[in-house]
Amino acid sequence: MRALVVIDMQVDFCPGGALAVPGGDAIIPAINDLMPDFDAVVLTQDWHPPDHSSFAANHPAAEPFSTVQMPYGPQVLWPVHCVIGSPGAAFHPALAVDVADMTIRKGFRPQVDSYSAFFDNDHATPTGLAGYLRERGLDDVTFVGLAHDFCVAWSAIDAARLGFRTTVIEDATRAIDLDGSRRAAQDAMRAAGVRLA
Ligand code: VGL
Ligand code: ZN
Repeated sequence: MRALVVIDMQVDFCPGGALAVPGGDAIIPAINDLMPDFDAVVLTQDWHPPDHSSFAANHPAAEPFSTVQMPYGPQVLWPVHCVIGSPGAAFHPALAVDVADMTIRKGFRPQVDSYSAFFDNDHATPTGLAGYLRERGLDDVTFVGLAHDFCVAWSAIDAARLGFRTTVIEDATRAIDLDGSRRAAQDAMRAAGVRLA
């Protein structure tokens, strides 16, 4: 049984948004077309409180896109984005959200970010997605959405490590590409056993 997991197709990650991924909205028609081919469709939604520790604005004198050490490891500091309940946190209006069976929200704990759809960035606190997929017999998971080199890559690597047959459809993702992060993410996904289609 096959699940399509659509990562963070939200207003703030599309052109004009607070943390826009170049061409982020261009993949929406392809994602909508893929949805009927799967046994289940899951959406993820980046969902941060205003005091979230991943926001540069909450670190005195820190610039957006710089990196700091958190108790759980290095963390890129982002512009304020996807604030709970804000227009930027909404799904892009062109996304076929009605087809989805499930929405997983992530990043709502102030002290830890959550790139992966499965775990917070401490790699320990689960979102519940693995249990949902297993309980429904969804052993084959395909990822699309934003951003290729952060939330899509971290989700796909965790899925492969958790034992799911894992595919990323690269044409239906777009990258932030910070300091070569796109290439590094591709290498890490391949090393983890993710199929790049
Ligand atoms: C993401 C940076 C911060 C993503 C989310 O969806 O890839 N990137 N929050
Ligand atoms: Zn975020």
